[in-house]
Amino acid sequence: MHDPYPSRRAAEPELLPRQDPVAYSPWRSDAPLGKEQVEQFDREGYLVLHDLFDASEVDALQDETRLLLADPSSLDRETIITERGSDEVRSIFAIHEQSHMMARLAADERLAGIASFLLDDAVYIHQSRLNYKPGFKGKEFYWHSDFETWHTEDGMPRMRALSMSVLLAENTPNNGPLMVIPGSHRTFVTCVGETPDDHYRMSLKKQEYGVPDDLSLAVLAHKHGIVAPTGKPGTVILFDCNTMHGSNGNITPFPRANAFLVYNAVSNRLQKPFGAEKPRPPFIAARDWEPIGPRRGNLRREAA
Ligand SMILES: O=C(O)CCC(=O)C(=O)O
Repeated sequence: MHDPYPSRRAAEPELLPRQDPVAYSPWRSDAPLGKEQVEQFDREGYLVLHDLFDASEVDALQDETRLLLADPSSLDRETIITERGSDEVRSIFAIHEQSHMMARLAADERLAGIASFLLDDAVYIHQSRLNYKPGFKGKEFYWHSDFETWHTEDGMPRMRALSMSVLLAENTPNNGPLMVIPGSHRTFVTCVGETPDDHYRMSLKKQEYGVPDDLSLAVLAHKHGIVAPTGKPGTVILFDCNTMHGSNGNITPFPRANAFLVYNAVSNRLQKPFGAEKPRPPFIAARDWEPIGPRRGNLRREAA
């Protein structure tokens, strides 16, 4: 079968044109986003949504984040990823399976409804995680396209997925906010280097395979520029699965915490990995495509 997005196979990287739509639904008057927002997502591959949640909901999400971080013993150990060289929590995976509040957040109409509209399908959670970047110790996430990994290592067939990063602490220009290359989602950068066995065990701390080469990154960054959206807790940064993104380490005393929810179209559910022997475990790449949400109402009340 022809693979339109081959990666980690050839000796040299290539820049290939995207073969899939970005916003799958045309805008309509009852859409959960404005026409300009849909156009921006389509054109730039990302969108920032402000004030989706009220203050009590943001408080509840922050309380839950503190609980998750304060008592990791209640969590499945495998889902906790620590920073290189320290015991600081870097990420907690499968948060929607380990916390009622995060499950409710993932199903919320304000997120799942938008994802379902943009992907024009029922959606399920392919991956969820809390990315915590502790003050002083939080390390970078190097540049990557999520789709490259999800296709190669998980078996996601097409570009019909998107991520929502829900800011749970203020993201400032200084504490390692997400950076994106707007417009990069229209180019698939193939990566070089065969995937090692159980690659995820190291890549979740520091990714070295499935990252683009310097020249391809420079080409994209010179062509499109780089933006680093910031915002107060509750802000949501939504981005396409092939948008090139990353973030710097946090050498400030101000922790940065974001919930990261990945919605995949049910019709785009996983197959066999396109470039690895064994798929990654379900806590990183779900193989249960039960559609999620959309649930209405106040997050705090509903999750109680
Ligand atoms: O949290 C960040 O800054 C980036 C996270 C990221 O790229 C990822 O989880 O794939």
